[in-house]
Amino acid sequence: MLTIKNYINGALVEPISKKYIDNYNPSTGKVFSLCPDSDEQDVEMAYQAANAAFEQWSNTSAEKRSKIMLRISSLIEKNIEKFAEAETMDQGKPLWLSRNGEIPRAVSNIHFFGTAIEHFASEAHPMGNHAVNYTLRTPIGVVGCISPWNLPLYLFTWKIAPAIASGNCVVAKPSEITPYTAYLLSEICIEAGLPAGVLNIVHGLGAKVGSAITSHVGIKAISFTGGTKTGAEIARVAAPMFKKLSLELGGKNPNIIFADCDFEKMLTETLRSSFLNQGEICLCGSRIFIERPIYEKFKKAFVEKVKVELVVGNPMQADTKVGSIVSKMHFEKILSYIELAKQEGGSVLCGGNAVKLQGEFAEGWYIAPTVIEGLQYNCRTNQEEIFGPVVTITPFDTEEEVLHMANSTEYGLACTIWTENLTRAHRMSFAIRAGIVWINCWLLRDLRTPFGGVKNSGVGREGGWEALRFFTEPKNVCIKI
Ligand code: TXE
Repeated sequence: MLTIKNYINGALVEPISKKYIDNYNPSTGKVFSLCPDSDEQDVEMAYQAANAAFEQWSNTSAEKRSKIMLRISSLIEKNIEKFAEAETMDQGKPLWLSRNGEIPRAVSNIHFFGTAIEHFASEAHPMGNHAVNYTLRTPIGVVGCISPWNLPLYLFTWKIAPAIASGNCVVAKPSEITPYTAYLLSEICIEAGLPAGVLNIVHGLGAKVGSAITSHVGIKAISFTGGTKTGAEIARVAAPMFKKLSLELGGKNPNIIFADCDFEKMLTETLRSSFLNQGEICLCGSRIFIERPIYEKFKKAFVEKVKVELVVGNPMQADTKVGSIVSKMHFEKILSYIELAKQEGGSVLCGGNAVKLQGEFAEGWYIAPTVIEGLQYNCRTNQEEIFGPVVTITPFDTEEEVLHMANSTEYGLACTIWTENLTRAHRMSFAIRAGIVWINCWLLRDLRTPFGGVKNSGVGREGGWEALRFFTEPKNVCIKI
């Protein structure tokens, strides 16, 4: 049985309590590893290591920090198969997605910030010829990074990379449901020669380890990705301590399809934006709005494509398009929302059920990709985040009507718009309340761009200079000439 360890002060160590949590392989429903059940003592040990390492790491040149980060990035790349298999075993996503999406993006995250830090600069403000201001950007100190289970290494590195690149030391906690690839990353950090204490990974439960990080007086900033409810809890604890907060939370994203769209391109991309990673991406377009003239054509073509192309199966198999749901609890949550949709008057056009595989996968957690129509835009199914392979389809007649429906939820993370009318694309992008708008594409990502949402989808932005600014403090110095 694989026993995962914490990574503290440059070493792989057991939790002080010696207690462990069962970690499941969702494709079989069986325990395959043990995750440390750490507590505040382990967080304190990690904090002390980070604090001790900060002086040296923050004074290490950006060039040297960059070199070590690029070594970590290339070592992950060299071990991509091992990381991909681990990610799939832990999260349930298809192996091809781990190999071609998840792990390469983690490699890019570390490479991107490992190079960005060499170009990160700040500004000066001359006051005529009698004074000059310059802005110093210095690292914060010890920061906390807490990440979710849907894109485990991808979102974990998306936080720790800018944090360490900008000279901070980190106490990090991946989700207790998907700890495996963060553990493999620890081994790579040791091999790459990352100085002890720069990155510390404490595995365990959110309510124990996560909250110990959030409430630790020495940890001055928290970068969190996860559910909106948890984000609110973190803010409740951290705000009175005046910590910097970056909160990337839930989404209930509209996918707006106009009759003048490029139908075939839209259809192919909408299959992805609806069900990639079993729909367990907060950027997925779970509410599909179709302009009435093509509603029936879309419904027929989309349902057909879902039934024919989206094979549900063992995620290690090459032809699997929809893998297993990450946990029994989440599996049951998604099925309960499908029941709710029926109670709210929805008609299930395809899917709507758990899928029972054979043999060693019989106990795994699988749900058929589900398309539901006939619901009110403001019913619970269309307002609450399901975070699974479930989408609703709704016709609309005017831009005003679809904007009202699209903007009606408490979330505002992302939106996809399909139209060949350029003026309309800009008009809609201005009117949509979201942090990210994709036009005639989905999940096309440039790491330099600001990433995040509005309303209950979060606070602050990640990505590019936004991330490096979050993890540094600006100081203005004004000199009289
Ligand atoms: O979140 P949870 P989940 C959202 C996505 C979905 C959720 C899925 O929309 O709603 O995240 O992740 C730790 N104090 N996004 O269910 O439970 C917990 O252990 C401190 C949005 O895992 O919030 C885990 O490590 N930490 C995002 C992490 O928080 C606590 C992209 C997340 O767990 C804690 C991905 C506490 N009290 C998912 N309780 C985006 N917008 O980019 C739990 N945790």
